[in-house]
Amino acid sequence: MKKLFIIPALVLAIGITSCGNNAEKKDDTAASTSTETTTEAPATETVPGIENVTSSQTWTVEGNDQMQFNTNLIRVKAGEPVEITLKNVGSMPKESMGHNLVVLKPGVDIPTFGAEATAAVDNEYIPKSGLSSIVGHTKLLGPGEEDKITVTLEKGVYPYLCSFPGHFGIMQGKIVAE
Ligand SMILES: [Cu+2]
Repeated sequence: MKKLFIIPALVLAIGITSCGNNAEKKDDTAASTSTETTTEAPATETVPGIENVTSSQTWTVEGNDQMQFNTNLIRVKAGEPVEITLKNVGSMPKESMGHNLVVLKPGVDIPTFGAEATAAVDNEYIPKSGLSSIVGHTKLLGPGEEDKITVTLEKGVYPYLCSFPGHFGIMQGKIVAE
């Protein structure tokens, strides 16, 4: 796991010293949004930026008080178990800034699922009406807590999000299984 954190830090350090102009840095988030087409995404959709992500079967994602995941692209081998740990690294109370990580099946409509989740207050924002859309999910975590899930994915692109009300718009990412 250590390697995973050291390499991005090095790349960042080199980027800053050699370039020195952060304004020119490309915004990957904006780019991925603008390249989305109106057609329904097939399981084999190309995910921008995934070529820069190293494939691994063990991932740790952090959620913070700024309502952000620190990882938005996950790359795994299809057909093999993947361990995903979510850590809530924030300090705000669970009631106002709780986080979970819900892995959805390919093609699930995120706004629809998010709306159902928001209503599922009594079930930690895991909607019973949306269970068939879910591949796996962590518990809802308060500050300093963590939870781990293991999923095995067929080839495809799986959205993941935090289903705490209001979070999924920002707190979402994609798992590419190949
Ligand atoms: Cu959240």
